[in-house]
Amino acid sequence: MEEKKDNVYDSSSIQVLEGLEAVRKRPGMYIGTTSERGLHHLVWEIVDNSIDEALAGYANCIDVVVGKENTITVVDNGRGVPVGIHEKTGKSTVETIYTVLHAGGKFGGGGYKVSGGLHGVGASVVNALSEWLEVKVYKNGKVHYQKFANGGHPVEDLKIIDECPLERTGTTVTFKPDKEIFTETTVFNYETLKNRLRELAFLNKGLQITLTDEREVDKKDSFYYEGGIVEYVQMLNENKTPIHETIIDVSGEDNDITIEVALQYNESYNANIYSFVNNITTPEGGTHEDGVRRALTRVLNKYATSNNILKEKDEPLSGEDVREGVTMIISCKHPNPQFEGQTKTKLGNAEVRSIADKIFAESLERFLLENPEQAKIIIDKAMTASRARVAAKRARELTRRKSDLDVINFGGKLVDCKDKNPDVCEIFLVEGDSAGGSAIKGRNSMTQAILPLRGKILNVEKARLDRALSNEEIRTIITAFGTGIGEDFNLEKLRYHKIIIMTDADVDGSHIRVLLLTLFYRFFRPIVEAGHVYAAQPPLFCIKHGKTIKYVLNEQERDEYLATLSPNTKYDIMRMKGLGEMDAEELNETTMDINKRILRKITVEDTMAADNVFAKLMGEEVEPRRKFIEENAVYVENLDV
Ligand code: 28F
Repeated sequence: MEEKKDNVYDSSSIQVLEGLEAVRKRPGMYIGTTSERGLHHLVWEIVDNSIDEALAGYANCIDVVVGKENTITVVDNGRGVPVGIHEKTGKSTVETIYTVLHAGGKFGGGGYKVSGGLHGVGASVVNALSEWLEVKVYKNGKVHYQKFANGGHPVEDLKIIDECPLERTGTTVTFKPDKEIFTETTVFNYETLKNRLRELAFLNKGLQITLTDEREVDKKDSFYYEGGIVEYVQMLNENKTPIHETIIDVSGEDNDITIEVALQYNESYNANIYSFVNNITTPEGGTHEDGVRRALTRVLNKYATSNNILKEKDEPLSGEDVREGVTMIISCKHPNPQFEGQTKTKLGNAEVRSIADKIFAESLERFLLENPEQAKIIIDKAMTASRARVAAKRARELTRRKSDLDVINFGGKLVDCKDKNPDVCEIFLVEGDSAGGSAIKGRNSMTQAILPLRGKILNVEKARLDRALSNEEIRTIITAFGTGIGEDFNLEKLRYHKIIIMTDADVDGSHIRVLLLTLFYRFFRPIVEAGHVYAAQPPLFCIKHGKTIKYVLNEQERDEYLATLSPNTKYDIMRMKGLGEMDAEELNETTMDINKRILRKITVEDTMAADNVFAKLMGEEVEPRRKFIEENAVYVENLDV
């Protein structure tokens, strides 16, 4: 610990010590976790301060650099942190912001501090969790500098280290995360940084953001979108086929709250709506999204009725009908957002609902009146969706579980387990009859149900629910799960808390797995998000030495295991056959026995990215698929075509 010069700890320096110590003792309280996610949160804390300077209208350029030693440097061309003495602490404002918790506060007048959830804990948290952090302030033709170390303590007072052109103003911060805190990893992920910085550029039109990775040669991206969220929708729709020309662009302000919306329909059957408050993603939605959704349904119904497209006898268009195929970004700026929900990412401010509704409804009505041909396309799509929804309702009847018997009699597909407690029950979706047969023999019949998949699962990326329900394999799966599907989906009714996809490691197996994941992602997403879906990992090799039999997943595990054997162990290696050739005992031993098997949990980590991948892999457009395969072929290990 640095000895204070005058060896006197006044109250403010004790407050500083306690604050920084508190952060280091319980970092999770301030940044959520100290995993890779928490590591990247440090970057967002610093970047948010630059974004706030941009929102205040003083910065229009932010550079982020990943250094060779996994340091992060953030540069903005704002006014530069004030270099005077902070009236409350008697220290420089720089030192105050970086050593006193939550000292960042709102900058200048009203403005929108990016805050809420884990956001806005302040730059002092980053300082406390860094091996070192340095600040440079370019202001009044001088370069002011201060370094902090050992968890945020000032190495010395703020001092002038250089001159700079008078017109050069801004703040630069460099920090190195403390590996004692981030024990899992201190390596920054370029894609993670790139995706969020690109999103911030979309959300803050006219702001240029660059990302440079000094750990590699010539690795740099630059983002600048004059069109803001309109360009965001354009990018999200590039792998889809828009069905009308204009990206509808809405923006309005009321009572210091701004609402921006951009939307365009594509020919897919899925709704991709992403909402934000003060640049923070709100995956749980909230009052901004509720207002826009309510207005969309009301305005499209009103237009369809008044133009006699929707007849008296027709059922009104539902929210789901009018959202089918829409790509929409909703961005709300609010001076005092209240966040709710499980992960504090749902906007709770009640007044926003009517403001969002009013601003969006007025703009959408005007767009429909001024663009009757595009309006008709949009309404027709909703009408078709409505008819399909009604059809699906009828088809869904087929999948309702009346009794356990009907599924077994229902083409004799599902071999159910005896136990009825979902917490302990598992269902294996097994590719092919022979593996299905071995699985039935090898399973634990109390808790393990087997559903052999004979035919190919329909690719539902390109199908509405009514079409998906026309596929017998899919109907059987829906019936077996017990949750129902679409409007009457109920996660509580899930009969198995582990759904295990068991397909071969070959191309066919992978194709069936992707088709199943497409089905789950499109029509059973809550099951995936709740963490019930797994992929079985059949071993690739079997290593025998003496009485020991060791199954390993892949080449890497094989080599690691062999390295543990003493040099004189002669041993045998056998490349495992496919699931289909394994006998019941081997299948159980290697892939089903809950004490021996290895399952990979399927998570929908980033729905936007997942949606993009599914659209590329399974969608209509051939070009994006070819490009995706070309770019990713290099990562494929054992492709046995
Ligand atoms: C790389 C990270 O932190 N940029 C920042 C400013 C500008 C001001 C400011 C920041 C006033 C008293 C709170 C300047 N001039 N980039 C950054 N740019 N903080 S942080 O003021 C601090 C507030 O304490 C600033 C006039 N008003 C505000």
